[in-house]
Amino acid sequence: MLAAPVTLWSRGKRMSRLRAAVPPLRPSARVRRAFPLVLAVALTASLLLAPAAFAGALTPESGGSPNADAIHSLYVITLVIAVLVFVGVEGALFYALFKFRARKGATAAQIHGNTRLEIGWTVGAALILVGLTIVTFLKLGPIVDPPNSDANGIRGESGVLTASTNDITPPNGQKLTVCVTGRQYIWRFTYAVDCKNAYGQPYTYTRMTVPSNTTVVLDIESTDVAHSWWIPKLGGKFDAIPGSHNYTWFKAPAPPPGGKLYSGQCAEFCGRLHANMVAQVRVVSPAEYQAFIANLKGSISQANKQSQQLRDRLRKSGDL
Ligand SMILES: [Cu+2]
Repeated sequence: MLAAPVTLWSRGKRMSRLRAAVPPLRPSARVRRAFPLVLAVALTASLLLAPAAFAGALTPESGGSPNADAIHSLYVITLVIAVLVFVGVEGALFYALFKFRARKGATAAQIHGNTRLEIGWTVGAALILVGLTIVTFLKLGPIVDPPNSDANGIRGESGVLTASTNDITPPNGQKLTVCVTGRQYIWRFTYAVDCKNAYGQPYTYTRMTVPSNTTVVLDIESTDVAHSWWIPKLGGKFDAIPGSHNYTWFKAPAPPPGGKLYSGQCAEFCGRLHANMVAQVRVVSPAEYQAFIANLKGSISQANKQSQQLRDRLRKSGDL
């Protein structure tokens, strides 16, 4: 038997019957009312679950270096003043809104400015800015200029401290330099005295190891695109730019036994795998640092020897 031909009319009739049988999927009034609340909770939860993105909930992270601590205290001073100004201005605004709100029968007074008040808040705002500028300049020194290493840091006679003048240097000229090289998508750390001449010096990837109580100067550059060096607890961000050297420093306090890890991440979107470009700074005692460098040099020279032997063997057999 042949099926009856489906005409436009019969299809339309069938659809309307179907529509009557299945109620439309519209959110109930309760769901619609709860939606903004659910959205707000989801947004708050997503922010709370990403504490690393904050690098400190309200204020920048600190505690790993004097410059990070100075950045933190400058931020707190500015934040407190900003909160006081905000509360004062908004308080006055809401007070005026309620006190002078429209009432039946009341006629609004027509006011054309108040010279004393206007001069007052202009001078007041200027004084706040001048105060903030003075505090900022006072704090800039400890943020930008590296101090001397502590007495229990690495000593000059160990041969790892230098007094090169091509970058930032503590007053006594003694510092430990680490060359930081960013490249898609990994950080390389070369433990060298002169980063422009660092070939053959010991190096590590992703994790830098440094001695505590020692002023460490970082010589930062990139071999491909712009990256940004950032370990929040050790100070501010510093750009890693191809063809250019950027300098910053930190001086970490004595770690607990076994060392202390400070984590960070490239802070400049540098490509597809930017999120994988993490970095760690491991702070150990000066003695442990010496042992680490000696061990690193030993394993690198052993690996070089082995690859030389392999090359010699391949050359002899005619495969190279
Ligand atoms: Cu990056």
